[in-house]
Amino acid sequence: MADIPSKPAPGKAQKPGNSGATKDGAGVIVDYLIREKVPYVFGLCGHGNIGCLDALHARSDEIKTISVRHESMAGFMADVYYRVSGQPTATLTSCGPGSANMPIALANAFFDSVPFYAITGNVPTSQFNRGAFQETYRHYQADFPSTVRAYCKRVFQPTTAAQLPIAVRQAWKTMVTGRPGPVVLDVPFDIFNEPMKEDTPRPEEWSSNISCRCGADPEGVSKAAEMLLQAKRPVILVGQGVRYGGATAELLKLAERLRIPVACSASGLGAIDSEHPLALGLVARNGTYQANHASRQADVLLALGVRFDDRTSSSWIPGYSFTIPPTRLIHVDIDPEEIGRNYPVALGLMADVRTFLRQLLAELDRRMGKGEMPVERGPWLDAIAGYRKEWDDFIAPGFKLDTTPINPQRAAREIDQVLPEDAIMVSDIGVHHNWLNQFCKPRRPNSLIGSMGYGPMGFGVGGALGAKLAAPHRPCVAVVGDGAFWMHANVLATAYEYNIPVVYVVWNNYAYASIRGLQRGYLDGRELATDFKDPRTQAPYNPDFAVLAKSAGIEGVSVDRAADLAEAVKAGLATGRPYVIDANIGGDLNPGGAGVWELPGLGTSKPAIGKRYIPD
Ligand SMILES: Cc1ncc(C[n+]2csc(CCOP(=O)(O)OP(=O)(O)O)c2C)c(N)n1
Ligand SMILES: [Mg+2]
Repeated sequence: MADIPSKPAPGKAQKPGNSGATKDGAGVIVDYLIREKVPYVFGLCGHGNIGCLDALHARSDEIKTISVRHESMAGFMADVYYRVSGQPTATLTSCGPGSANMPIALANAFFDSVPFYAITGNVPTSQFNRGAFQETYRHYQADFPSTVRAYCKRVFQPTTAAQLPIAVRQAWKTMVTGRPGPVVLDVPFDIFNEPMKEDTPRPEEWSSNISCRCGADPEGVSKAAEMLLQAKRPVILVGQGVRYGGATAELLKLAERLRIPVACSASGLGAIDSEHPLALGLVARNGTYQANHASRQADVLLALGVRFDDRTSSSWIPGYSFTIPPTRLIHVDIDPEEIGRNYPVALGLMADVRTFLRQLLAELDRRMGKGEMPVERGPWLDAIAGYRKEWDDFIAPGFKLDTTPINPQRAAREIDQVLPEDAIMVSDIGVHHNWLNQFCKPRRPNSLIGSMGYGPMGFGVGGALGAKLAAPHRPCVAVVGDGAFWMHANVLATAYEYNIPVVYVVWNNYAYASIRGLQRGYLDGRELATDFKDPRTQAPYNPDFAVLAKSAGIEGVSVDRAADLAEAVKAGLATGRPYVIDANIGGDLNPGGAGVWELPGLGTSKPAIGKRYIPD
């Protein structure tokens, strides 16, 4: 950059932050990250963060820096690293535009309650409000915090040396306590370089000994036990809180002890092994018949760590996903803001889901030890077995189709079935995500990963790299739309440079197909700006993704038959290197389910199976 000297001034290379004895601001930040066991910082350079890069350079044996080709990819990598490992990591971006590429990833993490620590550079404090290069100054000095405030848990902007260590530890604590979420530590240029009098804060004093596993009010636990024991048609609905709250073992115990079927929001899939007899699968607009039809008839619904968003809830239209009331809802969440947001509650309990489940199991032990027994579940479970059969018959033909382009239902199943049980599949956003949610059968809480709150294209493209770094020994496949992959094909360089062996399946339907589907479904087929066509021939157009991969030094293949797709995934995993499969998959179909979705003013879709449930 023109205003930065190309060579450091004499003596600059011996900055205190790098020599170890006395630290500068960046040295404290990096030291703190190491103390919090952060293995990776994902980032992209700029003049605003070279001070911090220098501190990372000094400690590169203890913390690894991964340089990406677009900042949002750094955010998605940090996000999914956490979803797989439970360990938060950090990102590092420069002042101005570098950090302005971060909000999409921050928002995604925020709305899916995923923590990561975003360090953003800013202009020197001495230049605040002077309109220095890349300063956001027109409304307020060094105002990057305003641009991300709505998209993270909190922004910290230390402007003196004394404030820095405090902000460093407070930001971490805010990130991991209560409902987790990303935080931003916005650091002016000079603060990175400022000598620090204080030592680095110690996590044992400020974060690692804080427990947020709060229990529910004991009277509430007793009431929940009573409601569940007396229910004739109970359903447990699980969301992300169960998966990332580490409550899957307790969930299974509860479901089996009371023989209660378990439905999942898309973010909850995998909280219970999909092959378990009590697992109903996805409840949503495109949910399975057994999940939706059981959930909407439930007399008691125990919702654990779920948000009841519109796609899960069939746009809150009663009788498709849920019928609350008359269903009596027990809603448990660490964040009381989610309780009573969309549905009236018979019993709302603010609690950590795992602690609540342990309390509930103890209460059931006590009651059942005294002879109290649940209502006979046979008729309810028999009815559900019937719904399951109807669903299985409904979807069976799709699995047999052997077409080119590949039938999307078949594609989802082929990819899912060829993966070993411990594989991680990261989905991007689009119609492929809906197919995957409907037809994949995750067996572990962190084996099918998608974004449900913010839904940014590129989440899976970048996120898959984070997944693989988090679990190097687990096979990792990214299933991503052709739109999103082309938007973020920059990941090929990162995968190559760091040899991150992710298999990319580019779900190539030559369109922004999910949106084109809406034009077809809600706008009488008036299509504009949703498909990719050669302007001369009108034939479907896209780059050849296999060749694109090869140009980046990565093996790439093209497939257009279902059986070849499974083989290609297997072959890609076997290489132990990054791999790209350009899969020609049909884009004209949408996954029909037992629920609906309303676009207000434009109409409501029709369920593909069953009909609206109207209680007597
Ligand atoms: C960054 C971003 N831009 C736009 C959208 C709106 N959007 C949602 S899905 C979608 C289409 C995605 O196309 P593709 O990646 O090819 O996936 P497909 O739906 O075809 O499976 C778009 C444009 C979005 N979610 N994120
Ligand atoms: Mg597409």
